[in-house]
Amino acid sequence: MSGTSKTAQQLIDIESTLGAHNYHPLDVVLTRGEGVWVWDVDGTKYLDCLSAYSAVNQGHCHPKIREAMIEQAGKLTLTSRAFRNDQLPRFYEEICALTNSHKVLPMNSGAEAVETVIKATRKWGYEVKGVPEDKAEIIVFENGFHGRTITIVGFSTDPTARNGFGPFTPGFKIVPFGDAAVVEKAITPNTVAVLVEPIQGEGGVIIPPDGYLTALREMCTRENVVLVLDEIQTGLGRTGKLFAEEHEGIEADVTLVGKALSGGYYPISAVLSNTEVLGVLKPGEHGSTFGGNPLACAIARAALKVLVEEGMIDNAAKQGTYFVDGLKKLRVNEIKEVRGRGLLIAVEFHEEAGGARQYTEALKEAGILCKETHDNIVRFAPPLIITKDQIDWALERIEKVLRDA
Ligand code: IF1
Repeated sequence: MSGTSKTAQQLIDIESTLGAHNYHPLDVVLTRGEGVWVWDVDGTKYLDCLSAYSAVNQGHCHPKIREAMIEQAGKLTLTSRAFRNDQLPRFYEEICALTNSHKVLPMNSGAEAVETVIKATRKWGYEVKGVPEDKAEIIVFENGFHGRTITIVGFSTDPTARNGFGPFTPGFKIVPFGDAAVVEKAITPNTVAVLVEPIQGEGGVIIPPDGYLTALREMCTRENVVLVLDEIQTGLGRTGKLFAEEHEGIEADVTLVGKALSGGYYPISAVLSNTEVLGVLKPGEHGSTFGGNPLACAIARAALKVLVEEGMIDNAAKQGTYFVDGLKKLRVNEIKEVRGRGLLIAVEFHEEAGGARQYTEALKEAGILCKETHDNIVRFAPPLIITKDQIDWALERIEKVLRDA
């Protein structure tokens, strides 16, 4: 069911007049998506190299996830958690088996999962670790991104994300990313958790030095601090493993997931934890109207199933390596660095190149949709189902665009 026919510009004008301007999107008005491809209202086809910031890892409108959504939508969509439903326990069973977790707390957005783990680790600190009331400290990192709530932007170092929104929530220590010794020094007897992205996505695909996550794991174990990995963007196959932590063979105490947990069909996130941390939450202490609803759970079950059964994780590893190698071979002087893990890839340009937005605009004209981040970086994060031929198609156009720019 589409609305009355309107041109792209008419739709853009309506959005600009009636919508808050909290985004500066590319002027492309999409109307259909299938796999790695999306189409605009004029019928132009694009390769999606953003995947809705890794929420569409399984590809647009995956048929099996859609089937699960339609079937559940015809049966039961929302009961509230005042009653039980037959999808939530099955979702728990399947995600715990897949991720080796002992307890799950389902929420809706990634930011809600982050807020949940802040509450749970603080309470764990007071009740289990013995931190004095209201003295809990959580170590977070410069250049990190964890969502847009007041508490979360309060520990952001991005002025655009935090300016004008104070006052902020206390209890966070911000340290540089990538240097384990600094974290060691920041830990005090009141530290309850370290909250970190294994790779900083919005930060520009910042991959920490080898051994960094292992060092964090060891010091958190030694100091009785909860290691929380925010895998909302890096998780569910994006870096070529189910979770990015696997590249270092470590296991977080708590892992946050969201985005691709529904394959882009529905907001669902989850806090995956060992029993001790989530076990501190008692009835009535936390929740959300839609958290753990049967429709979300049915969709997430299908999204996880196709992710694993259709080999998307291994494909992300294989095609990611191919995509990075192809980008590294480009002879474009403006490129400062190409970096990536799996299909989480960034091309950083020299300052003098004049900013990354010019490239995302030009790439759009060439049929590739991607997003700039932090002025000089273009992120390439296509759905994990992308093929070698489709990457060749993209590389050919990327090279032409970067050379002509
Ligand atoms: C926007 C950024 C990415 C996330 C990590 C938690 C959340 C996110 C590692 C919160 C969300 C989204 C938010 C979205 C754009 C996108 C984004 F550019 F904002 F920073 F991916 F890098 N942890 N990231 O990446 O999850 O509440 O959004 O479900 O704000 O425009 P959410």
